[in-house]
Amino acid sequence: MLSDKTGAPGQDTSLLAKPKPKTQRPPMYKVLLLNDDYTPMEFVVHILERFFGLNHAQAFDIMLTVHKRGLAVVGVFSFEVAETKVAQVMDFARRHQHPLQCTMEKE
Ligand code: TYC
Repeated sequence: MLSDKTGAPGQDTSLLAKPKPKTQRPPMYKVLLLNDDYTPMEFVVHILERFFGLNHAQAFDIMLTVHKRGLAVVGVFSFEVAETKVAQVMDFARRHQHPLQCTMEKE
């Protein structure tokens, strides 16, 4: 094709490579729970059930992983959801006077 229907010169783009439409997925964020020596195990299990929708066995498993390895990924979320979970955990721990730390990190 040498020209388009408008007949306008220099407007024929039919042979040009189409730029790939890059659909950017939003970045996701890992929510991490950190170990400490003072927060009771049952309190951590409760937090994992309450704020992350885990069943008791899953929550206990993750709590033990944090206890043994120092930290664990609790879940991966959009920025806003991750931010909310971190704030909920930190607020709940602070209100119960436990030093539990929860952070987020870009995946
Ligand atoms: N290490 C704590 C204890 O022995 C338990 C614990 C687990 C604390 C996970 C924090 O994120 C944590 N009581």
